[in-house]
Amino acid sequence: MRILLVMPTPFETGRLGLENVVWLSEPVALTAIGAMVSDRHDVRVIDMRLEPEETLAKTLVSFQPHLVGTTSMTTDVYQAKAVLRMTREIVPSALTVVGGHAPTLQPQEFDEPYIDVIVQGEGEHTFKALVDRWQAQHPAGDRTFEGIDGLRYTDANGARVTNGKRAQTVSLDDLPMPNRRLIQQYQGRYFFTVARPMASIFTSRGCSFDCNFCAIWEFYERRTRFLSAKKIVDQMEACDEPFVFVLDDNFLSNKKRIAELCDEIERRGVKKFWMTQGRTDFVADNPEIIERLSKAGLVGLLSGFESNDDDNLEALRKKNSWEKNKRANEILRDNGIFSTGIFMVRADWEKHQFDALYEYINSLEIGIPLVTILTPLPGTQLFRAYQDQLLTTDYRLFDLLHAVLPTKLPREEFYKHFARSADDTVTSVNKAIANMVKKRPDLIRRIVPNVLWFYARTWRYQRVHRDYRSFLRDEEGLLNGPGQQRMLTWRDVRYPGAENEAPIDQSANDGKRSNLIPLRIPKRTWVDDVADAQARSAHKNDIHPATDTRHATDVSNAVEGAA
Ligand code: B12
Ligand code: SF4
Repeated sequence: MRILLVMPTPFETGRLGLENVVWLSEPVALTAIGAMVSDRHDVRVIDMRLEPEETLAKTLVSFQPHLVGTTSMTTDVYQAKAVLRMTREIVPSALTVVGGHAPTLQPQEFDEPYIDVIVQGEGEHTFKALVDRWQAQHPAGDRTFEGIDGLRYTDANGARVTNGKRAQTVSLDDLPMPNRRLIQQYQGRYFFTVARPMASIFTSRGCSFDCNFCAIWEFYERRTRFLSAKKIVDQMEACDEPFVFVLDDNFLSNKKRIAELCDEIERRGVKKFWMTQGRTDFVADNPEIIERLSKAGLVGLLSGFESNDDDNLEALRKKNSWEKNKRANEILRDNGIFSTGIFMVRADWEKHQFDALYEYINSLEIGIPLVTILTPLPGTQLFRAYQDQLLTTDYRLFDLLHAVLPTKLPREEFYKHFARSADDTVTSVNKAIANMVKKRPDLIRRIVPNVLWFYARTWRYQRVHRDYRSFLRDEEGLLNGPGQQRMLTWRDVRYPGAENEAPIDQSANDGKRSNLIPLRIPKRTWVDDVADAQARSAHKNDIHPATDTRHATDVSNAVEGAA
């Protein structure tokens, strides 16, 4: 069969977006599922972030696929749907399939007549089973897939049904490695800032923490699985690229595995500059491991610093402290590892809070400070708590760069303070670069030629990002969510931790007070309570396990703790 896998474009031209300025990663979801079937089928991948707009239509016409699959994060929902809608128009006989984080955590969003199958959770085995069945059924045009775990489809009566949950692959080593030959036409075009050409690999899945703004631990059901050191180094060796991004959400978690990996890299003499994501508390607590990783080629670490305030960190259930953030950054600097820190501002912030954050970033001397806005992403505990208060339900605005909850400052002013993050933290960046020049001359020599390329590619987007009007323009006409309809203001939103604050004087609320009851739930359990209450009142029959939070929370505690 002919199978076409499509990476959608995440946004319209000119819209703010991470891919334009910071990080364009290989479509690993597609090379991973493609690897399961590419030995027996004619599989093609097109990455629409790197193709002119007409490529999709042209490929559909010329390739005439039997199956078209696409992937989606929350921000990609509309573009992913557009891919499958176009498929239905041009090749009506093709089976249309979507998978990824958004379809797993918000499957109803994809219940469209032109979408045949929604794959939920880890995709490799589900996709293989689906392809096998479709091969047998497509001559008859039978698009029902009873008995294949991990998917949602439309049955013969036209009803959407969700099959059983697919068990996760026990050992990641048993999966074939993503088939990077499927994207060889794009080789050299993926990057992380000036690190280019950059390959992308994963070496683990899941995270054992449970931050309330993140759905990774729910997606992977609180389990973490690891690839063996041998398989990781096999992948690194197989990449021609000098830079490798290890996509794991929390790479720094298992000390034994890290030691084995460093041994293997040394034994096989692999020389790559690689970067990954990991928590600062691990760095702070394990300086000797970081030193070893640095010698094994680790040159960049992306960490969620989130806040300059311990109370905020606690409210996010980050289980970390600003002291550890600070210590971690010193250790990274000492070892010549470039630190990318993600920070979260809140919609109810005022000028002095932005000032304090930027000052904190400068004191840390972070290489790439990514300042984002705390956003309740679908699938997270925050979302379940705040979904009725959202100003917008347009998923393009859930990119952590737009305030989806009411701001305390007038929006224009809020975005002015937000957009000045790049200029106000330039001291931090410059000091971090100076440190790297001293500590890693080998790396600097390798990236200097890329600096010009990087500015040429991103200068117009850098300007967009630095201009507060871009944010206002993006959200124009899109603030029509439940919170906006009820004219909620920032006073109606109770952030976690707010129960300790002085009561709010509601009389000052311009007469716009809604009938929303603010959350008054003990800090320890507040999000679980909301999730549980919603799970009980939500549709009782059609909850997919991955979206049903009950398995992930201690229900009895939550109910007892409810206010
Ligand atoms: C690389 C990456 C990016 C890249 C590109 C994303 C991409 N799609 O390739 C960039 C840097 C652009 C990016 C941006 C963002 N990202 Co990001 N990103 C990742 C990261 C680290 C790796 C993605 C990846 O390749 N994973 C490896 C593959 C193998 O896993 P997978 O994608 O889940 O695919 C498996 C299944 O989902 C399924 N599957 C997936 N697609 C399909 C399709 C079909 C047809 C089938 C059958 C199965 C299937 O099968 C695959 C194999 O098991 C993930 C974290 C993670 N662990 O996945 C976050 C993640 C996807 N990002 C996330 C977020 C929040 C963002 C941002 C909104 C914010 C930010 N600051 O990072 C932005 C938004 C971008 C925008 N346009 O505005 C969230 C998504 C949450 C959500 N609800 O969608 C994640 C999960 C991180 C997290 N901790 O929560 N991201
Ligand atoms: S934010 Fe990081 S540490 Fe927290 S659950 Fe997500 S991946 Fe784990």
